[in-house]
Amino acid sequence: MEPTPPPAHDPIIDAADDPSVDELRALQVTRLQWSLRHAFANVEHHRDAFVAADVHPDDLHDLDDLARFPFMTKADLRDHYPFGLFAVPREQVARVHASSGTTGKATVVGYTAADLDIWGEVVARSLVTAGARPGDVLHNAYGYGLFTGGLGIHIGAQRLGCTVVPVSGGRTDRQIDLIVDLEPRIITVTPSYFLAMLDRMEERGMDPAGTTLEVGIFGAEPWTDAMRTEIEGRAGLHAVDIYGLSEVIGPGVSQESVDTKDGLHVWEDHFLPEVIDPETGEVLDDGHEGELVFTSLTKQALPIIRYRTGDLTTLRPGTARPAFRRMDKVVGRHDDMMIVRGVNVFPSQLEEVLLGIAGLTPHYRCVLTRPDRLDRLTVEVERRDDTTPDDAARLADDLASAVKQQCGVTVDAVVADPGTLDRSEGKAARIIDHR
Ligand code: DLL
Repeated sequence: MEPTPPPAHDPIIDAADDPSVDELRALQVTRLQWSLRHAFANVEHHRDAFVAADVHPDDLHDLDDLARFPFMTKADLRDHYPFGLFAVPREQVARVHASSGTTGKATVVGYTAADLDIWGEVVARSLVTAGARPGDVLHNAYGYGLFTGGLGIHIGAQRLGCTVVPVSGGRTDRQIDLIVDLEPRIITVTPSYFLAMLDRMEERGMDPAGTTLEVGIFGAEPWTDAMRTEIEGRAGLHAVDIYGLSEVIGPGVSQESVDTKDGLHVWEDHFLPEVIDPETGEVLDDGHEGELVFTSLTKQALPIIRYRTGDLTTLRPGTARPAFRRMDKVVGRHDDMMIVRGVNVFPSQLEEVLLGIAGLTPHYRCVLTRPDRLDRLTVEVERRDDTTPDDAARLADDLASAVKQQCGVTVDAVVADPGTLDRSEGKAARIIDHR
């Protein structure tokens, strides 16, 4: 038996359309019941997993009951590659995307026409929250293709009524020429690639703060408040965070408001968040840091039930869009936690520290080695143009002692000449593991 499609809904784009918290909770229960039934009726994996956990969709009466249902992980997607978790006949799948992932085989995700419509809605809502308006020129430098960044932003920007410039990633000089010529107000790009654009503008003798850009919507990788200060200072724009993942939909799962810049509002009318203890799986109360887990509430093609993202964050009450809870900026992925002689550290913590040292650029990478069976972390950074090679040793000392003091971990610091570390054109690879 195929469950009925989710009921038609009024789209929510502007804050004026937002429900009250009570309305939202009621909507979430109805949609969650639908989504669990949909997954159970149409995906063998979910049916088997529910039976094994001794739960049935009819057992869900309120949101707390979700804790009885089993988790899903990336491994489930890999094991059912490519279409094994789809809940609709393949003919109803209008689009697929794929993520190569840093480890292992690709995973494929899919969308019905109705799913694409909702994706456009949540991305349009994100763009508005970020400060975009209908009629804006939007320069979209997220990669187009199997990655969800380019086409995901595109569909939402079109829905909002922006003039989209679909540049995709790469060819930095052309990016800059287009920014100069087409005068965009908004740019969407990974923060690491935007830094590479800023460097190139400066090399060409331009002042990056002199462009028409007013808002940068940065995501697809972790970045810190210290990086926000660096980018806003150099580029003279508002830098806000956008989050998402292909398994849930792509960009547009949560968005930071340009007015408050205080974490990302989760669009929980479509994606129900939980934060769990990554070791025990226990659901944590809001305000506690743990692993973010999502359940889709309206997705047809690829329903996800309690999907473990691996991303670490904290849920908090809404502010700019009060009905929707916020998540803190993602600290990092659980897999990106480096354990150096017993001390846990994320690249984002090192980023905070190195951006506090005048004389260093924001480009960095973390290299892990294991000489003499002891883990060693080398932080590779770059000195700024206004320093000399003689400053390198002092800067390395400053960085190593600041990291020791602020993160409690002993690192080697290597300070390279300006412009010598690889620049990313998409997601930056922060960790190089040679162990
Ligand atoms: O990166 C979707 C996206 C595109 C988001 C453009 C924002 C902008 P995936 O390639 O599936 O999808 O990678 C998802 O990237 O689980 C996080 O680990 C990380 N990630 C995404 N956005 C952020 C962010 C897209 N704002 C994975 N902060 C996620 C930190 C992020 N990490």
